[in-house]
Amino acid sequence: MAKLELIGAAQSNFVWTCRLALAEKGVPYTLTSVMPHTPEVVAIHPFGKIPVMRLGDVTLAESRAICGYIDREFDGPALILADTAKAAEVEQWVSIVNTTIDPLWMRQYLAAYIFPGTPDGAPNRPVIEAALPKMEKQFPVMDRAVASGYLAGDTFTLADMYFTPILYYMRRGPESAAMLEANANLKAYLERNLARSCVQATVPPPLPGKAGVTISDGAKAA
Ligand SMILES: N[C@@H](CCC(=O)N[C@@H](CS)C(=O)NCC(=O)O)C(=O)O
Repeated sequence: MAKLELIGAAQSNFVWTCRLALAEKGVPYTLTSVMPHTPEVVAIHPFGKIPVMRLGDVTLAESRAICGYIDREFDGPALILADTAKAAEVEQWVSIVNTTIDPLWMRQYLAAYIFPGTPDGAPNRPVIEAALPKMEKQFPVMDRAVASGYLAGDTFTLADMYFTPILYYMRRGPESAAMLEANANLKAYLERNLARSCVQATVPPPLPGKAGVTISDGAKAA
């Protein structure tokens, strides 16, 4: 059987989610670490986003579709719980992370440090300041959501595979690192998940950071 190829830069939290799924299932794969909109990506994703994957004749875009394929196609622990209500709970948290958490915490807040778009490369303070009050409200909500140990059920599911990379990157921003410190369940959840072998095996190289940009390097300690 052909080997699965996952395509997309390892630093992408969505690529990391797919790698967690592959690692949990024990699926051998090669990672082609390329940026969005490169030819390998555009050939598969209609809007050039990463990750995409290829296995023989099967090509797929979108992390949720890729993870669903991995879960159904390969043996190993279920990424989505079998029980109907529990499966829906996993999907509920996947959706919340992808539609509420990622756009604000990653695309708006962290991107304003990493890809600030300012003339001198300094953090984009207006964008950061606009994100912070909303993040201050969301962190305690997510703190309560992981109080039992996992986002859904009592095992590490696809929902945790989406949330853990984002939480890991929150150690990079000074304000988000402080929010993480202030929310004990989230902090413990991240530490527990970072100790998992699938996470340790897939920690990506550091995100880019321009000289002079004030970003905590806590993530590098993981
Ligand atoms: N819904 C997509 C989101 C993927 C995504 O936004 N990937 C980012 C990198 S983390 C990307 O490709 N950005 C380039 C763009 O939006 O054009 C998925 O789950 O795969």
